[in-house]
Formats: sequence, C-alpha cells, structure tokens
Amino acid sequence: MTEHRSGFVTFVGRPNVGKSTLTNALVGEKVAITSDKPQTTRRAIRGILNRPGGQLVIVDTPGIHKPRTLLGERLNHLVEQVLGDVDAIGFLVPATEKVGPGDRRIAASLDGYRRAKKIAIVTKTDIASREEITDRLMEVDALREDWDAVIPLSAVAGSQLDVLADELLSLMPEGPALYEDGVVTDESLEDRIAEIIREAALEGVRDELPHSIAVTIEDIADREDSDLTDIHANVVVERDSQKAIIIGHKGSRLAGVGARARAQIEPLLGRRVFLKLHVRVAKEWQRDPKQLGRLGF
Ligand SMILES: Nc1nc2c(ncn2[C@@H]2O[C@H](COP(=O)(O)OP(=O)(O)OP(=O)(O)O)[C@@H](O)[C@H]2O)c(=O)[nH]1
Ligand SMILES: [Mg+2]
Repeated sequence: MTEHRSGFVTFVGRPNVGKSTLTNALVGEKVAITSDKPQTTRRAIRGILNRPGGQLVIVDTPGIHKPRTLLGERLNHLVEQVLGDVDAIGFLVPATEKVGPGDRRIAASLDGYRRAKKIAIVTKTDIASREEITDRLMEVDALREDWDAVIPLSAVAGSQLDVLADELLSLMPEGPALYEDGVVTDESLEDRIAEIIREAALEGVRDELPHSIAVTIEDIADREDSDLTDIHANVVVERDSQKAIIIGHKGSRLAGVGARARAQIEPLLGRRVFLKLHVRVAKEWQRDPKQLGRLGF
C-alpha cells in the first residue's frame, strides 16, 4: 500500500485577501461565502480536498484582525485556536498590494505556531502585472526564513492551485482520510443556507452595515405534495435605520437578496425553494454576550 497523508491547513492574511475564495477554489465547491467587504467570514468552516495520495482539511477562518467589538474578540480567539491545531498555515498576500505593516505583523505572529509548516502565497495574480508579482514574491520571501514554499497563484483564474495542493499535501503527516469521499464540508445544510443568504445581503451595502448583518434560519420544511421547500429566515441587523436600508424602497432590496440567495440554495438542495425573509433588529448584537450566544458565537 502506498502512503496516505492527511491533515489540517488554514490560511491567514489581512481581511479581504482572498482566504475564502482560495478555500473554495481548492475544494472545487463553494463551502465558504465571499465578498468584497472585509470580515466576511465569521466561523471556522472546513472544506475538504481529496487527492489520490491524501486528504487536506482546509479550515477557513475570519483571519486575524483588530477587534472592535465583543464579536471581534471572539473571532480572534477562534482563529488562534485553529492556528494552534493545524499542520500547515498558508500566509496570503495579494499581488496587487505592497506588503505593509499589517502583513508584517501577521507573518511575525506565525512564530507562535511552531508546529505548523508555513507557506507564503501571493494571490490575485490574474489582476497583477508580471512586475507586481515578482516584487511581491521577493517581499514575501523576505518576511520569514522558514517558508517551506513561496507560491504565486490565482484563486479566481484557477492557476497554480495544483502546485499549492501538491505542496500542502507533501507537508501533511501520514494518516488516513478524516472524511469520507464526496464530503466537501462539515457545515450543516442549515448553516450553509444561512451563509448564502448573508452573502446575498452583503451585496451592495457599505460602511458599518456589512458587519451588522447576521442571518438565522427559522424553519426549513419540504412540502409533501411538490418538490418545493419552504425556508423562513431572519436577516438580523443592529438598528432600525439599517432595517430600512435592507428592506429598500417598497421591499425592492430585500426582494433582490431573496432572489440571489434562492438561485444558490435551489441547486444546493436540488429542490425548488420558497424563501421568506424577515428583517429583525437586535440592538448592538455584536457587543452583547447574550445576543452573540443566540446567534451562535
Ligand atoms: N481577481 C481576483 N480576485 C480575488 C481572488 N481571490 C479573491 N478575490 C476577491 O477578493 C475579495 C475577497 O475575497 P474573500 O475570499 O472573501 O476574502 P477573505 O480573505 O476570505 O476575506 P474575509 O473573510 O473578509 O477576511 C472578493 O471580492 C474576491 O472575489 C483572485 O485570485 N483574483
Ligand atoms: Mg473569508
């Protein structure tokens, strides 16, 4: 029998560098939502990649950031736990932006995780010039002496993903697969649906509002007489003014959120979906321990 490798990998990097996009690209299916707003990811989401020689369990996290709320503190704690457990850490820097103090701080913080192998990844090469990519590779290479590899890639264009997967797999310890073939994530269907709705709600909102949005599922029920599934979900915001923005003129914005979410939920369930969204206000939930508990943080 040939050797089989398996283990845990996570990506770190400033908000918005593309950690979740890379996770999805490697897994080959959307397991984590993404957006052009920082701090989209709020949980540790596992995506599973099977290769002939082994299995990678990729843990997508919110990433290390400066906490502004109790939610932020809890998320940082979660990330630290994940980092302490994984076999390899991929440090992401976008090719399009010069390496800055934020990147340096994160790269230096990897000292705290001695057990993990470390790889530097220069991403978003599809929108960078050749010169930018070369500069970034050199800047990143100089950040630490213990990189096992420095790899340029594009998660969106799908280039060099195999190089990264092969490299990560070679760094994993020998061991059996941890998940059965065909399993892409351990997220529940309910959680995936809630996240798809949150992603749809994030589109087109700005400033503080993206941070204030949470989604909970009230009920999912298959109708017996048809291939229709009824889903009732709450879009939670922190203030009445935000509620008005989410709903939009005569409900137009909320209708758009529902339509975008439904287009993704239907293929996931393989059923037609009737999606009913309620917008609710939970005052300052990001700072309220009780509310955070209720929302699953
Ligand atoms: N052109 C290009 N865009 C990318 C690439 N990877 C990510 N992006 C974009 O970068 C933005 C942020 O991507 P995410 O995957 O949500 O980033 P993240 O690091 O998970 O962000 P947080 O969860 O908020 O910390 C999105 O608009 C992505 O489409 C890439 O390889 N090329
Ligand atoms: Mg993310």
